[in-house]
Amino acid sequence: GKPTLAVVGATGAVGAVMIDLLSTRRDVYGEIRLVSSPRSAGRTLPLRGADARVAPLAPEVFDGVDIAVFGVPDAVAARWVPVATERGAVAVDNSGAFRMAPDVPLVVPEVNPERVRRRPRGIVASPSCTTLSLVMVVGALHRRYGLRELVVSSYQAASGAGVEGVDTLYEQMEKVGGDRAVGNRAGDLRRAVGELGPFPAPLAMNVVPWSGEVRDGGWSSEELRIREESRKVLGLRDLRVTATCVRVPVVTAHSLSVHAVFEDRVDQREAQAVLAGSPGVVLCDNPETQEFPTPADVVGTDPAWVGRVRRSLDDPRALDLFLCGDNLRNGAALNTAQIAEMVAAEFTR
Ligand code: 2RA
Repeated sequence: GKPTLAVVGATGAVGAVMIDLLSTRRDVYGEIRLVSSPRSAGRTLPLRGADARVAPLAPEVFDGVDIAVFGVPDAVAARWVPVATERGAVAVDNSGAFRMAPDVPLVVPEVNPERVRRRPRGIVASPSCTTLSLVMVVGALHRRYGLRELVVSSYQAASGAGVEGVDTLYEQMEKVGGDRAVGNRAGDLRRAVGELGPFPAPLAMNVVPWSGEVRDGGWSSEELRIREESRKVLGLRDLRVTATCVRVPVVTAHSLSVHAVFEDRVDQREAQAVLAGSPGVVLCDNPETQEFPTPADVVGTDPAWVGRVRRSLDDPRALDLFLCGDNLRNGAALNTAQIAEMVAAEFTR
């Protein structure tokens, strides 16, 4: 029969999009249980046209569950994913807790769908939002030209830092949005915005070259994630990857500028055609008419959007491009939902 699904982290930023997807995509599940931390449990959320009550996270909520999707912080996933799998569920985890474990597949259905079935621990991981939109786009080009190296800069939205990130950005914008006394002297903005929330500097009217935790050599955990996760999803152990992660005052939808070096010579028109024909990718690329993806235009949509595709002026084997993807949807909930649907298909065959 149809599998029972648990959505853990139902009240979080990714959870909200997951519930929307579950109500609008093809319905492949029997019972669906919404689960959250005891702090936000008890709420009712609209699910598949009815009201569903959110249960507090406890071992018993996984009894009888076939598939459990997790949209929770790393520490919560590290503790609770094994509880779900011990009770017989297949876990699809969107956190960073298991992504790099050698016995956990890291899956993007458009790139490496075959990996879903090889899951010795009963866990399938979904990449970080920044990596996801990136590999969907460069994965398509890799199949044609053979990827060698990536140099990327991210422009990450506030919602990557969860509900707290979104609240912080709105609160800061309310404080300084119309204030013409702010923006011309160093330190003014910092004094005016109030709470910094999860960000190390004011985010409203600013850009912040940081996302994640500090690691050796001055790298951020997010930058290292892009490198490790892209290598794993693309199956390119030695791929050269350099990332600089930057937070920008956008509510939702991450962007990346990408310099990609290939084995073969590239052609701009052909690369555009490859991207236009790739599942889950939309080419939006016409400088003459000022058409390119922006976060404001792609938020709330499913695909990864790519534009500004150019052949490098100094390297006939390199392409430069710009891409955007809704970090909660394209970068998280949709990928998790697609993986869960692949697992669900095993039950209903
Ligand atoms: C961020 N990529 O945007 C992270 C969330 N996983 O902060």
